[in-house]
Amino acid sequence: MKEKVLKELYEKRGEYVSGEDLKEKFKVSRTAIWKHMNSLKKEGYMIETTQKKGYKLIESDGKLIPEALKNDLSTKEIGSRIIYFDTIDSTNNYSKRIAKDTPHGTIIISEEQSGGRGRLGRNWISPKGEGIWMSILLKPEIPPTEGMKMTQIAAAAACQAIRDVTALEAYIKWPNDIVVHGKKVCGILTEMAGELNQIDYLIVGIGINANNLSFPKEFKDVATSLAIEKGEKVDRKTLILDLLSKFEALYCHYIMEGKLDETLSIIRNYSAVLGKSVRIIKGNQECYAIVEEINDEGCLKVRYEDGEEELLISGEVSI
Ligand code: BT5
Repeated sequence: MKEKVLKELYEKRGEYVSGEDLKEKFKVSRTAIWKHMNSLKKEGYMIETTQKKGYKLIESDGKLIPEALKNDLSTKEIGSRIIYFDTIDSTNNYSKRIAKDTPHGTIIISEEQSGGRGRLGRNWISPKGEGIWMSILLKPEIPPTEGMKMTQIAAAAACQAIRDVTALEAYIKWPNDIVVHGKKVCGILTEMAGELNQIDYLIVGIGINANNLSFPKEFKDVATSLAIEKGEKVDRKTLILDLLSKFEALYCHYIMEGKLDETLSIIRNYSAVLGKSVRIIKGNQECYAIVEEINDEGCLKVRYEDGEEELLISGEVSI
């Protein structure tokens, strides 16, 4: 109900909507409307209230409006349901908790994550209102071995969307980072549950530093945001819409037609590591190699200093 009230205010933004009209439209009491308004105000929406005229949304800038997002989405499956939080531990954790009874294509977005996660138990800092902290819940009929391709599809969609929306020169640092001017603006965490030969569900977590203006000291050299690199704020809604429509196109191309060619072309064209000398971290070990190829499965073919070749399925690569 609160989301519906917000949608109504959003659609008439700049104008007053009377409590009486809302009461009639949603068949609830004026007290209930008043309570929803207070709760929206507490979440940070700026709503002007006058006794005579009613309610007016004065500022939606900086806050995502899930109903407005849904209205403008051009996708068929991805985003058919949107779950939105002001704050949550991690959108990936939440997705796992609800995965069994939640349909394929559901998106979970939060303004803030109190326990955002990277790979291997690492932290992902997710300050309120500054980035896009989002998970996509997928239920494809594919074996677990194909799961890593979802990271590649998400990386391709995110990189292309960042380029198209911001005009920044974003590159993919295989397998799951998007970098601008050598610093990370986006990370992807794909997790799955299932049996040996069939996935139950897959969660693609995408974190994009959209409008962060600063980072904790320990991340300053490795992290940046789109706003810092561009010198102006980025509209998160536009970026989410573009990313989801690109993700759906690449995902369906792969799931329905078995084709990964468009994804491969993006991850090869905008690779930050292809043809470069890189440092590969394997557990406690570090070695140097040249990246020779991203093969048709999205794996990284590298040649070590001693001439030996290896095909990497996942891992940690530094430039
Ligand atoms: C990742 O891990 O890059 C995956 C990040 C996925 C985040 C999304 S947000 C929505 C969803 N819900 C979650 O809980 N997670 C996903 P990894 O490659 O392991 O990189 C983690 C490392 O990046 C950390 O150890 C830090 O060094 C650095 N880092 C942490 N927060 C960062 C940020 N906001 N921007 C750039 N780098 C960051």
